[in-house]
Amino acid sequence: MSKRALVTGITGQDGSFLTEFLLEKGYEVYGIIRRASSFNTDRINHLYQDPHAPDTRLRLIYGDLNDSSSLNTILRNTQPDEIYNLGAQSHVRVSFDIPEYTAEVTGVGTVRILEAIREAGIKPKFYQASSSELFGKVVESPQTERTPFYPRSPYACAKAYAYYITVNYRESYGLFACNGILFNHESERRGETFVSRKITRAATRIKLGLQDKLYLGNLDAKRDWGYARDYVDAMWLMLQAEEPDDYVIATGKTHSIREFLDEAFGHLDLNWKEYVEIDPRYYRPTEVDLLLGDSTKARRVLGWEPKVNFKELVRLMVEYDLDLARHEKASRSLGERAISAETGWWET
Ligand code: NAP
Ligand code: F7E
Repeated sequence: MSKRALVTGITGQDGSFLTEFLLEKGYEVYGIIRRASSFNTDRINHLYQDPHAPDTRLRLIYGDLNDSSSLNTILRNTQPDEIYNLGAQSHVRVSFDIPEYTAEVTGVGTVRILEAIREAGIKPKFYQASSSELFGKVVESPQTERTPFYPRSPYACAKAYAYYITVNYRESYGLFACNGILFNHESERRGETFVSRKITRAATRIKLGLQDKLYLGNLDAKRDWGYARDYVDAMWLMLQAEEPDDYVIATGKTHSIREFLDEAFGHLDLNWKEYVEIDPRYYRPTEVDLLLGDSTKARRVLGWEPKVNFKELVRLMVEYDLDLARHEKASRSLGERAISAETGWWET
C-alpha cells in the first residue's frame, strides 16, 4: 500500500517541489490549501489534473494553520504516515508589519498541528520547516546544529517557538519529529518579493525593455543560497532516518546581494549599477548580516548533498524569467495590436 503524506504550505515554493517528489515516489499526497479570492494553486496546477479520476493521488483540502478544528478533522480523516509542516507567513520583512499574525501562523500553527496529531491518536512522522533565520545575529560561523539561536525578526521568533515545540513533542510524547534548519533556497518558483527572484524578474524585464529600474534595500547582506529542489530531498530523507533529529541544510558557501546582482545582470550582459537604486523602505529594523551553514551532519547521516551551485542557481532562474519576460512582451504587443484593430489603427 502506498504511503500517505500530508503537506501544509502545498501552494508555496517548497510545497510544490516536495509534492512532485512524493508523487514520483508513489505517495498519496493530501495538501491543505487556504480559500483565497483569486486562484493560488499556480505552482501545483500541473500536478492536479482530474480530481474525479479514481487513481488521483493528490487531494487538496481547505484548512488553515490558524484553525484547529479544520486541522483536527483533516488529521482524523486522512491518517497520514508523514506530515510536512511547510505552511507559514514566511516573509521576514513583512513579519515586522504583521508580527502577531506571523506568530499565530508560523509559531502557534505548529503546536496546533502537533496537538491535532495527539487528538487523532495517530503517530505520523513529522517534519517542521525550521530556518537559518534562527541564527540571526550569528554568534559563530559557520552555523551548525549546536550554534545558539539569536532571532532578529518576528518571523524568526515565531520559528524559534516552532522549533522548540517540535523538540518538546519528540521528547515528551516520543513523536518521530524533525527540524530541518534550512538555509535560503530559491528557484524559478520563488515568490517574487524575495530578493533573488525580485532581481531575476527585474533583470530580465529590463533586458527586454519592460522595466527601467530595480529598487532594493541592503545590498551587503550575505546568504548561503541553494536550490529548492535539492532541499526538499533533505526533508524526506530526515523522515526516513532511523532516529528523529534536527539537521542543518546548506551549501557551505555565502554570497552578498551584490554578488547575486553581478551574476544575474552579468548573465544578460548588463551592468546592474546602471539600473539599481536603493529604497530605504526595503531596509529591516534589524538585519541578518551573514548566514553560512555547515551541513556536515546531514551529509554524514542522511547522505544528502546539494547538486546545484550558486552560479547554476542564478542562471536557471534568469533563463526561466527571461522566458516569462519574452511571453509578457509578446502578449503586450498582441494586446496593442488588438486595441489597434478595434480602433482601426492596425495597419500591418
Ligand atoms: P512560501 O512560498 O511563502 O509558501 C508558504 C506556504 O504557506 C504557502 O502555501 C501559503 O499558502 C501557506 N500558508 C500561509 N499561511 C497559511 C495559513 N494560515 N494556513 C495554512 N497555510 C498557510 O514558503 P517556502 O519558501 O515554500 O517555504 C516553506 C517553509 O519553509 C516555510 O515555513 C518557510 O518559512 C520555511 N523556510 C523557507 C526557506 C526558504 O529559503 N525558502 C528557508 C527556511 C525555511 P498561500 O499560497 O495560500 O499563501
Ligand atoms: O532577503 C536583503 C534583505 O527576503 C534576503 C525566507 O525564505 O530565507 C528567506 O528570508 C536579504 C535580506 O530572504 C531587498 O535585507 C535587499 O538581508 O530574500 P529575502 P530572507 O530574509 O533571508 C529564510 C531562510 C527564511 O526562512 C525566510 O522564510 O536580501 N534585501 N533588498 C532585500 N530583500 C527583499 N526581500 N527585498 C529587497 O528589495
